Amino acid sequence: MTTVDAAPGAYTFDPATTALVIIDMQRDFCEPEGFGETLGNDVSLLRSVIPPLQEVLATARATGMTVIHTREGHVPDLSDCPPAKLNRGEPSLRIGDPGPKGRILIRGEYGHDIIDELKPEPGELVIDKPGKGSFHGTTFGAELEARGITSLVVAGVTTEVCVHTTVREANDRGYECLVLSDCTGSYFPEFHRVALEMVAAQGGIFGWVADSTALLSALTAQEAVA
Ligand code: C5J
Repeated sequence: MTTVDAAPGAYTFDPATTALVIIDMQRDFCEPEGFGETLGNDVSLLRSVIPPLQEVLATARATGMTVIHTREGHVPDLSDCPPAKLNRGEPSLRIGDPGPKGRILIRGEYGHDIIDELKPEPGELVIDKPGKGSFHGTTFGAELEARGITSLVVAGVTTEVCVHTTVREANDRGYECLVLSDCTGSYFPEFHRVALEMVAAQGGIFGWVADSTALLSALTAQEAVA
């Protein structure tokens, strides 16, 4: 077992039954001219998570941990996109509209795919999800069960939306979740801060929070002993 110095207390996990889950590090959210920027957001706030997350990803791969990536998006005919999601707000571009990186949040389009810096390796699972949570409308839960996964180390964007929804869904299903504070990001720094506080509040009502340094030093110490 490996122990990470976390809030609200130590997070103990077995890397063999733990998955690193990287949520929605897609061009549409993280790159200039993607969907996120067309909504008026500053994507540099999300891009700051890339360097620490690259380090965590490299270490997870080197230690043989399961790595799972998710992508938020829809089938081309939008049949899996409820009107409540499609029609909300007054964006300059809606889901499915043609944008500079292809149709916004549509599977198979350039903008929908994961950024080059965190590109999945062959054999790593990529879960396409129509919603904010990773369990809704996907095979994520079945894939975790098939692999005997009981703990999730969660990173990606955005902290208060898809990361939070996934952690809440996972917590209700009995998974022990560690959220990496510097490997998650939001267009709204205040939402990021409060979302992390919410995870660890009340004795860890949704899980645990630590930064990547704490996780990496725990994994490195475990490697040294092994
Ligand atoms: C959003 C996400 N924010 N991946 N998606 O719409 O958090």
